[in-house]
Amino acid sequence: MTFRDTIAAIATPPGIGGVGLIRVSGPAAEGIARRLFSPTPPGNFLSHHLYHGNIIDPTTGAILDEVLVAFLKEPRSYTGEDTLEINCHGGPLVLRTVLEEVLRAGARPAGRGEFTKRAFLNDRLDLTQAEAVLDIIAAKTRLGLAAAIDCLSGKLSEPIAAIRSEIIDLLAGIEAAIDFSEEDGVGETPESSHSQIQHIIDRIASLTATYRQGRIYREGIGVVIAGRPNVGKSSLLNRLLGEKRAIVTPVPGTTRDFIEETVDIGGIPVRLTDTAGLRPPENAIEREGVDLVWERLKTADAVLVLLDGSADLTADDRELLVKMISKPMLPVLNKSDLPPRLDEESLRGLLPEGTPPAIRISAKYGDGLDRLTAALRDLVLATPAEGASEAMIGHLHQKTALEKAAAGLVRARDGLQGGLPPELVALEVREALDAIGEITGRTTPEDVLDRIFANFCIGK
Ligand SMILES: Nc1nc2c(ncn2[C@@H]2O[C@H](COP(=O)(O)OP(=O)(O)O)[C@@H](O)[C@H]2O)c(=O)[nH]1
Ligand SMILES: [Mg+2]
Repeated sequence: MTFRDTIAAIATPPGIGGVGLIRVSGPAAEGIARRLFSPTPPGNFLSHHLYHGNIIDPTTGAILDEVLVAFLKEPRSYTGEDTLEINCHGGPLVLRTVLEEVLRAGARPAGRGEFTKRAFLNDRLDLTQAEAVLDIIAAKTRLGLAAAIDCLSGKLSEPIAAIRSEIIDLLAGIEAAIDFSEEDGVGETPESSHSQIQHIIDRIASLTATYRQGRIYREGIGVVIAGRPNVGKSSLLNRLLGEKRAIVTPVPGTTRDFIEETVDIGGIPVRLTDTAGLRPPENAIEREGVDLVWERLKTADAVLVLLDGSADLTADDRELLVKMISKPMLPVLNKSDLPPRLDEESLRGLLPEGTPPAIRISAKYGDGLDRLTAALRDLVLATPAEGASEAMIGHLHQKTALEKAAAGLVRARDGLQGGLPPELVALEVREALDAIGEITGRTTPEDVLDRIFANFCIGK
């Protein structure tokens, strides 16, 4: 695809910095450079070289900034188009001034993500890679970043391409049978089609199953710390954060609002919420607080149920444990520095099967924190700590597309078994093929593309 217009934007974030980058892409880029840039010393202006010089106001001859400029001749550039990169001094006014001159010289302001969109439309990246660019920028933890970088280098494109080519093979087999039936009057889909379809369905299913993990790497998870007053919830939040964020006092009912902070736990961004202590409320303010906690617990990805290991289980503890029975839950016994009292046998009897064993910690002194974070990680990911070695999907529209593809293939498989004419089976398979294409961008509807690129910043 070739665009006739040329886009320009400041690619560095607003504010003051050492350097600010103005990026220009499109057919006018070279002309803009020749008009505004004066290299020192004057001479050649070759592609893929970095030149020092000045940006000059062509009408007055005034120097607007001293810069480093690179011109990248298409197709060897991010967008696949002629691209100009002007490294200015990193101040808002100087960048605005140079950008305005670039716009006067024949560019128009770029929209959000428009450079990456052009890269995608010019086949420099497929859609999984374009989205990986966004994920790299937005990454909150090392693991999330590593997953996004893998994706940019094609780790997701590969299995998608493999599934696609298997569907194409399948379709070829079925269409051959259609041709055959037209010639001889008997439609016979090959025996192998059934197992072939099943194999593709299985592959799609295992890729779909990575969504939970991929989303967690990308967006993180919400973990609520819950427990009755004074068990040490705020102390634990502060401990995990490494700073005094929540007020800790021996007075029960100190925390009333939610306190939410994101921490990196074993590479996963975890939004931790400290909550008001759960007990029968003593006044209207406390009632509000407690009601909100129950609401919040419903939407949490996982709940850290904090108990006081130095005290007997209370009715409030039991109520919380019973209500959390269907949630991913980690029981934690705090105050391990004090003599233990809580009867772990009776606790175990209250926990549903599959709940990880309770972990003893001291929020006050920091004991057992490593075991706690490891257990939390295992609870939400259920995978080895090294991170993912397989391709992962992390975006909802990818999951939806895979499910659509699988549904088409299931209908094709059942149709084959039920004696559906091969023409109709082929139709279902085609639908699956289109759904797969939505992930790499081959068949993605325009509105979905627009939505994806609208998440980018200007200049990317
Ligand atoms: N001995 C001991 N005291 C703790 C520990 N964690 C918290 N506390 C104390 O328990 C009281 C209540 O703590 P806080 O974090 O406010 O509990 P919250 O009401 O659940 O948020 C404070 O006096 C804390 O110092 C611990 O591990 N050991
Ligand atoms: Mg508190």
